[in-house]
Amino acid sequence: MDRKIVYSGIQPSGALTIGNYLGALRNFPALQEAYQCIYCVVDMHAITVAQHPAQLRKRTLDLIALYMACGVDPENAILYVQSHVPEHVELAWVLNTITSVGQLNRMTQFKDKSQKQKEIYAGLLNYPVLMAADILLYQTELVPVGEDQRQHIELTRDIAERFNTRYSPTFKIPEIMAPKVGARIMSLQNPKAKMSKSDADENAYILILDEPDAIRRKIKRAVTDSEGKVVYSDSQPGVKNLLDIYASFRGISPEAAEREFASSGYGALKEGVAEAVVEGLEPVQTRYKEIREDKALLESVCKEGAQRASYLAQKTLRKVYRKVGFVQK
Ligand code: AQP
Repeated sequence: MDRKIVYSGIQPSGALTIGNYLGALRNFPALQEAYQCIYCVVDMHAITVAQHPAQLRKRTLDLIALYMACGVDPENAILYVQSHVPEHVELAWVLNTITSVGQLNRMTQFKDKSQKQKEIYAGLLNYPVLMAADILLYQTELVPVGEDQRQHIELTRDIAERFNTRYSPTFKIPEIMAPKVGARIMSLQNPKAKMSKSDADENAYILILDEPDAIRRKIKRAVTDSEGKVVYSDSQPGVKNLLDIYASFRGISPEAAEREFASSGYGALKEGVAEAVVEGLEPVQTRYKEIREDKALLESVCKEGAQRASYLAQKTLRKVYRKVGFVQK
């Protein structure tokens, strides 16, 4: 029997943070046996905000290497670069014709990101339509992503249902799969905002590839509060976030993490969190260094991945083109 499809993408819009790791990347390898996993470096999404071309090229290969360092096996999962499979954009165009601008304007990510732009370009508004195309192109059933992507997955479901109703059943309706712990890691400097790789303040995030000293320094500087008690509570968002990070890296519940530090001060909490992060990232960092040096391997993974992805994408796109009334080539 065919395995169900799992699909997820990550933007090469900066070096990846532990938010990207705990919310998404870390959870990918475990799904490979039971599902046909399709993991993508979504470079077309990345250019919805300005990127430096040489840096984008480098970060795209960095990210392929990071997927592999985290345990994604390109012999099993399909690992590829979005711009190598043009069917994504072709389907996105069709989906644009059944997506309301009002709904796109209400997307939280669009509202947040557009505030930071001098001029708002159409690509930023249409980002979720391309994301819907990424997912629907492969008849995806499950999308492992962090909580910040929930609204986009709901939009994807709406678009799929609209297409299926207007034409005839074509797309599977996908579901979000967010981790129980670590689905929303917050900024270390503003624990009310999510940790983001494109944050201007480098103390706000920890990168997967940060050196141990940088990790310790950033956690030491993390914003807490003046309560002085380690309690897992919304009224202490900085402490809550540190407990979430600790619990995710140690594979325990936030409540168990809270118990471990119940009689500690913030200094001891921060030291404990820093050690958990350093230890948790060390094997990934070691594997990454080996893989990243092998450029021929990375190029062949991209090539093979794009071929496998294209084969599946074309099947769906052919169906879609026929249903909307395009004449066959
Ligand atoms: N803070 C977070 N906590 C948990 N999960 C997170 N993700 C992102 N931030 C957190 C998850 O990481 C995956 C890849 O995200 P993306 O690169 O596609 O874009 P994003 O969600 O917009 O991530 P960033 O880091 O905030 O990137 P920029 O700054 O470029 O916009 C997704 O599964 C996401 O849920």
